[in-house]
This record gives sequence, C-alpha cells and structure tokens, in this order.
Amino acid sequence: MTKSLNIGMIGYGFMGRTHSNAYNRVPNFFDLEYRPVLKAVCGRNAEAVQKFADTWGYESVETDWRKLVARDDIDAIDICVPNNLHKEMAIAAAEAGKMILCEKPIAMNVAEGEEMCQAAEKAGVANTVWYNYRRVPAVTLAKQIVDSGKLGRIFHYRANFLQDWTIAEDLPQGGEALWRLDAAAAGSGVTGDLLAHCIDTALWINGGITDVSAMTETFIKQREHQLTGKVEQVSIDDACTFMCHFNNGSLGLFESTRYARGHKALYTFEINGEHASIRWDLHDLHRLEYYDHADESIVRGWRNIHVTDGDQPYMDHWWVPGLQIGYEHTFVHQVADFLEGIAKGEPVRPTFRDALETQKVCDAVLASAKDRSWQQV
Ligand code: SOE
Repeated sequence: MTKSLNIGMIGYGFMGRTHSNAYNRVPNFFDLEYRPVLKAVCGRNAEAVQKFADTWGYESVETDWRKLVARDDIDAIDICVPNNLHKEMAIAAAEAGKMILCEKPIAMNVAEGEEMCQAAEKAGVANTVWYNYRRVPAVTLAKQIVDSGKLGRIFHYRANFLQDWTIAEDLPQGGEALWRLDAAAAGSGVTGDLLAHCIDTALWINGGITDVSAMTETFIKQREHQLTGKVEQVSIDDACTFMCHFNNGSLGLFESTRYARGHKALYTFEINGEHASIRWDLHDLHRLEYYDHADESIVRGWRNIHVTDGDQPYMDHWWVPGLQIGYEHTFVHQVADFLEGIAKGEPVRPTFRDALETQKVCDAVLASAKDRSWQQV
C-alpha cells in the first residue's frame, strides 16, 4: 500500500514552483512506496501564499514557519527561501524530527552548513540539497560513463555557468526576486548561486578538489536596496573564475558570471580523459557529446547522443525513445530518488554532508579571491 509523505514547504518563489510541480508529477511517472502529499505551504504574505496553495494544490497555508515545523501532520520540510534562512529552519526542522529537503547552496558558509549537518545527523532525519542538475539524464549518463572508466585518466574538468540578468545598473538589490544580489540574504553572488551547481556536479563526477585559486569581480558597486530604498554597497560577486586541482590529479577551470550578454543560463561542462572526452550544455540538456579515441580513425569524431532511450538514466519513466524531457524533470527525479531513498532507509545524495563539500569549495574560492592566494579546501 502506498504511504503518504506529508510535505510542508517554506517559500513559494521560483524554486517553490519547481518543487511543487515535482511533488505533483512524481506519482504519475514513478511507481514508489511513498507518495508526496502537499499538506501545507508557508509564506509571510497570507494572500499570496493562499493563491500559490490554490494553484499547486496545497491543502493548507501557514504564515509562520515555526508553526509549520511544529505541526504533527508534516513529515518533511522543504526549504526554498533565501540562503540566510536555511540554517535556522533546517535545525528547527531536524529538532522536530522532520525530514529536510533544502535548496542550494546548503548555507551562507561552511560553519552554518556544519551546524545543519550535525543537527540532521543527530536527529537521524533524511536530508538532501536540491542540486537538481545531477539528475538531468545526460549528466547522470556522463557520471556513469566516467565511472565505467571509458575516459581513462582524467586530465581536465572545465565548467561554465553564464547569465546576463544583472547587467542593468538600475536593477535594485534585495527583497523579493532580487535577494540573490544582496549579500546579507545570499551570502555570495555567482559563487554560491551558480558555481555551486558546477562544483556539485564536478565533485560528484570527478571527485574531490584539493586547492583553488580564484578571482571575483563586482562590476556594479552600488545599487538601490529594494526594501530600504537606499543606495547601498553591493557585496556579492558578479563574476567568479577559479582554477583548481582535483584529488585524481586533473586540473579544473570554472567560470561563472551574470554579465555574459546573451547567455541566460548557459551551464556547460567538458571532461577530457586519456581515451575519451565528454561535454554537456544545459541549453541542449537532453544531449551528451562524446568523443572516443578508440573509434576507427575514418569515422572518429564527436558523437551527439540524444539521451532519450529507456536504458539511459531515468528515461524508462517517461515517453518513448526519441522524445525528450526538460528542466522540470530534474526536480521530479530528485523527489523520486528521495522517496526511494527513504523507503530503503538509504541516504539521498547529495546529503547535507555532500553539499557541505561544495560549500567548502565555495568558501575557499571566495577566500582565495579576497587574498589573491591559493587556498586549500
Ligand atoms: C539564478 O538565476 C538561478 O535561478 C539559480 O538560482 C538556480 O540555482 C539556477 O539553476 C538557475 O539560475
């Protein structure tokens, strides 16, 4: 018999929509022991949160997150609020014995993330961080190919995450929709917001990072704060580039910016190995490019794999071969894996501890840029 997993979600912005959609869709496509039930959503604006609840099918609303966490009818707390609120909410949820699904990055910094890990581990509650790009079928396939050894020794890991939405000087910082520009709410700029995705994928596919050397830039130094109306210093990094060494001896090169005119969400990575290379591009997310030096020379070249076959990751749950899926499905996959993990009593990756490793790299990157030095992770 299907068991219910009662979800209480805090926050209802862009990520709240992706998660809610995933909870709704998952039972249609995955045959699992647990089925998410949208019990309650929480936000401070009663009218807006009620509208959200009606749209997505939540049974009730709360305007005080502490009340939500205290409710006996909630099994799992989903945290989709700005980063400065993650720690307090996650610790309260763990102490109340709730499972936790937290948006990325795990926290404002490593110290906060460590506290969250300890709280979740002490309480023994299932926990995960929404690094959704791991669950793009083509990205999962890239991981499987690397794990199979087809690439041989890895020499290079290269990743970019490019956007252009903050170029306008009159764009305010802070408040609804713009908290990512406010260091007090976000902790950092592109490092925690975008590079964190690239780092999570890299650690998962290529293993740990030992040390980093980074540079950051804040191109627009002052912006009006949406909440105070005052012109204030901008303290986030608008762009960040870093190089690093991986434990496996390969070299890493990462770049992220919100000032790459023309690029809206161009997340790409390329891995070069002794025998083969792989590359992936979020704008063409259902494809994986693969070059195998073992191919006969007259036909050797980059293959463009359309990742839609039933024997490729997750695809047996969707349509028929040749018909692709998209961004929203990555969240459906994460929910499916979460539900499967709790049914089996197994950790759901990335756990808080896994996400803390990403946070360690982010903190080292920011420290390196500040000091203009190499930093150990
Ligand atoms: C920022 O614009 C953003 O929405 C990130 O916060 C997400 O994590 C990323 O997936 C897309 O871009």
